[in-house]
Formats: sequence, C-alpha cells, structure tokens
Amino acid sequence: ITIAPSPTKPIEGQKTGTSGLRKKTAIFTSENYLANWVQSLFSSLGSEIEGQTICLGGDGRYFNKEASQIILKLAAGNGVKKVVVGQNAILATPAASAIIREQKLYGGLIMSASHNPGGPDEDWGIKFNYNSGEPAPERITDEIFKYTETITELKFADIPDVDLAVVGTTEFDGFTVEVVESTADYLPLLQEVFDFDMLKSLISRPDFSMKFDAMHAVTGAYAPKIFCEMLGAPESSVMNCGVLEDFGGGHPDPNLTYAKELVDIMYSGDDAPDFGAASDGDGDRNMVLGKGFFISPSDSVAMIAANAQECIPYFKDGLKGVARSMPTGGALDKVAEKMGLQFYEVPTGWKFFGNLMDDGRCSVCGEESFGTSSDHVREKDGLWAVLSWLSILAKKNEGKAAGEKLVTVEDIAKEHWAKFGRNFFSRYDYEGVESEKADAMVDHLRSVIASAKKGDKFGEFELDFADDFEYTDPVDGSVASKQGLRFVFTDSSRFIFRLSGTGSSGATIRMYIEQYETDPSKLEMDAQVALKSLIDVALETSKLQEFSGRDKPTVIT
Ligand code: VG1
Ligand code: CO
Repeated sequence: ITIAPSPTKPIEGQKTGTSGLRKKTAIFTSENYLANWVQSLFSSLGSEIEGQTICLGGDGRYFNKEASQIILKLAAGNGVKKVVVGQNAILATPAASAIIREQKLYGGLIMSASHNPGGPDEDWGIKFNYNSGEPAPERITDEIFKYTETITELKFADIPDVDLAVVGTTEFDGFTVEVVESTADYLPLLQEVFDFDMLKSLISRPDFSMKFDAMHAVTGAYAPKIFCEMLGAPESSVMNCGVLEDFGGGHPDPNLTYAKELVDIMYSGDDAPDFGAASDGDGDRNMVLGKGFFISPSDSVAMIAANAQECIPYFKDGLKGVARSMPTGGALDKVAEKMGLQFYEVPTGWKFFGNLMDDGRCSVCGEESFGTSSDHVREKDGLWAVLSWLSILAKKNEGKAAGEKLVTVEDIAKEHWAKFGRNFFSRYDYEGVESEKADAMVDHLRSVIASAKKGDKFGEFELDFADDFEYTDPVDGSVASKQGLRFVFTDSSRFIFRLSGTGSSGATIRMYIEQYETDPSKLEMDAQVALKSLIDVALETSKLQEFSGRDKPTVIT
C-alpha cells in the first residue's frame, strides 16, 4: 500500500459529547472535517493501532457510504491491518459492540447520530468503541480532541473505493476489508442470551399480537429477520423496516412524541396489539408499550432486572449487580435493595457502565432515555430490551391454554409497583434553546445550589441536599464532574437539570422529575398528575421559562 499524505489544518470544535462527535451533516461533509477527526483518532492511538483489526458500520444515514470510504483509506494509511464492515456500512450500535467482543477486535467506528434526524440538512455523527466493545472512555476522547487541535497531515492510503454492498473479502497489499452481514455475531449472541423457542411459543400464539417499529432506521435490517423469520410473527408485526438515509424524514427517537405512529396504534383500543416497541436510529434505544400502556424506561430496567433470572437464560445464575444513570428514576434501586444486588449510579452516557461490567460488578443497566442493556455487549441494546420484555411475557404465559386470559405488559407493571412501590418519573426536554440562555439558567441554578442548605423549603418539599453530580469510577478511580444539577428532598423526591451533550447545534435543556410512592391508592395515577407540584417547584427554582423563553417543553416523557 502506498500512502498519499494530504496536508490539512486544525478545525475548531471537534470535541466529543455524550456519545461521539455529532454535528450538522453539512459540517461533516465540509473539507477534511471527518478525515481530520478520524486521523486524530488514529494518531492518538499511535503505534498501538498498527497491525490491528477494527470494525466499521453505522445506522444507514445519509453520508455513511461516502464516509466509510474515507475511513477505510485512512485506516489503511495508518497501519490498520483489517477492517470488518457491515454490509452497506450498516451495523446497529449493539451489533458493532458484539462484533468487537466476539472477534476480539481492537475497536470499532460507528457512524451514527443516533436519535437525531438524518439527511443533508440534518445530523451526522461518529464514535469510537474500544476493545471490550464500549464507547471510548474520556481519556481516549480527550486525547483525540488534543490531536484535532494540532493536526497537519492526513495519511490516506492510495486504494480504490471498496464495494460494501457485497459480502466478501477484498485484499490489498497488507490491508484487508471484509464485508459481513449486518447481523453477524450479534444475532447468534441474542440466540445465546434468550430462549428463542420460548419466545416463538408466545409470538406464534393466535391470541397474542405485537408491533415493532424500526422507524426507517437501522433495526429495519434486523427486526423482520428476528421477529418474522425466526420467531414466526406475521409480516404485519413489523413496520417502517426499510432502512432509509433520511429515516423517511422522521426523527428516529422512540418516545411518545416522535414514535407517534406506533403510539397511536397501541392506544387504538381493544384491537390494539398486546405488545409494541420501537428503536432509534442506531438501534441502541427502545420504547416498550402494552395495549394502551406505556412503560417508562426507568421502570423498564427495574422490571427487567426483577424478572431476569426467572425469564432469561443468560441470567439463570442471577445478576452480578445493577446500575443506572444518575437522572434515571430510582425504581432499580428498590429492586437492588430487595434482591440484595450491588447497585451503582453513574453519570449520563453509556461509557460509564463499561468498567463496571468488565470488572464483573454489573449485569443489567439502564438510562431514563430509553436505553437498557446488559453485559452481553457494552452498549445499550434496543432489540435486547424488546426481547427481554417478550421473554418476561412468554415465561409468565407459558402453558396457558388458547382463550385463557394472558398476563399483559400492564399486569407486569402493576404487580411490580405493588411489590416495590412506584417511582413516578418524567423528563421534560426543551430542544433548540439558544446556548447563552441555557447557560445562564445553569449559572443561576449553580448559585441556588451554592446557597442552599439542608432543611430549606422548596414549596412543600424539604431539601436534603443539592449538588452538581460528581462520579468517581470505583474500578479505575477516574472522576467525572459537573454531571447534572440535582435537588434531592427528604422524602427522596428529586429534580435534576442538565444540558444535552448529543445535540448538533443550540442547547437542549433536560429537566428530570421523580417522586416515590407506596400508597396503593396512588400507584396507578397518571405520572403528570402525580408529579405536578414537584414540576412546578422545579420550573420555579430554575426560572426556566424566564431564561429560555419557553412556556412548554418540546418532548415530555
Ligand atoms: C442522551 C441521553 C443519554 C444517552 C445519550 C446517547 O444524552 O440523555 O442518556 O446515553 O443521549 O444516546 P444527552 O447528553 O443528550 O442527554 V444515543 O441513543 O445517542 O446513543
Ligand atoms: Co442511539
């Protein structure tokens, strides 16, 4: 291979956020923008990367195909020996994690802006996952950023574009590209984790129906195969499974606002399917619904954890421990307490779970942002969460005669609340706020925290403490600070504010509200009603409306 180095100059602002580098597509397609970041990644890894194998794939969004060719040339030019690429450059985020782990690769590159819309006028993104399949830790992303500030040269290999549409191997002198099916390693892994025969016995029942919405994003390359071909669901059980470069113009974020098509179907009355689910752009998020019933993600992880050992073969020996991100509702805490499991609270973003899993401390973890997964990979995994819920339903309905009433998603949730109490949870997102206004609100909240003391009254709530969340990793001692402003009250109610780190422009303010309830007469209340007074207190304390000029959120979860 000959290298045809090309000169370049540093480009400002290539700093990684919560999950990789995300910008408007037009920024990424501007001269050398992507190449600079990828070269900086390889440079920061130095001689470590030489002779190694990595994987490459993405969520199928606009620019992924062109980006793949740029990345392959840089990989070859920087001494990478081999790149395993998903067919048509498609790999769901958890599938990439599975490939890295299964094939013991050095790492992988995932081209995705996740739940952000795609297309020439929308978003693009990229992230690096390391050798246990986890999103690169901050020590690596910080290093990449340093290189982006001083970069002078791009080490392109002089090789032609590789056809990524055909499964097979292309050999160059000292560099190999292997195109694999998008389901490679991942599907076999899911078959090990779950009992597919048991799942099939539920899904093929005439008195059970489901609907999975791929939102025209990456799980479209997986769902028909898993649910229809392997588990026997009719074709009508999956929707929007064509993987489109612009996700059909939609916002591939599985929540009550952006997955409206599915939500309407699930709330259409008695004829609605018994189970509904959706996944995001890159297949790491999930939303789970019953017939006319929404499972909040904070509850979902807790309910999966509580039922895992009984219903999912992978967990037959019990869980090693559980973890959630700080803003996630505390339902999981209650499960850990009752079941005597190790419990961890980490900052937002999946990268913090990896160390705990590698160290054997945690099996199941989740975030309120529709992310749930386990240590079968080192990413959140939308299809895993969906199959987990289906496994719980399958187990609870095993042996039921035709026509007998089936245990529903709603039954499972209500039974859980009766046993553990209910953590009412809601998140308000204010998208597209001007950055200065959002920053001013954060400054204001910091000053409130600075003068707050235990016992202070916030409406009817008495303060226990208020702080800016800081996390010390119990495995490697690394510290992540300024991870969210939280106000915790003596009855364990909380509200939390943080700014999103996954946007491509402007600011998104996230407000998280939580209240714990054990009174049986209140367990089935609507979350918005139950949380009303705390929401009012949070809005008042933050002066959110005053600072942002917004009188209502863009998305409510
Ligand atoms: C959001 C979520 C966070 C999640 C991250 C990546 O981050 O809040 O929980 O891990 O997205 O999800 P932020 O910084 O915007 O709040 V995904 O599906 O992009 O990989
Ligand atoms: Co995602």
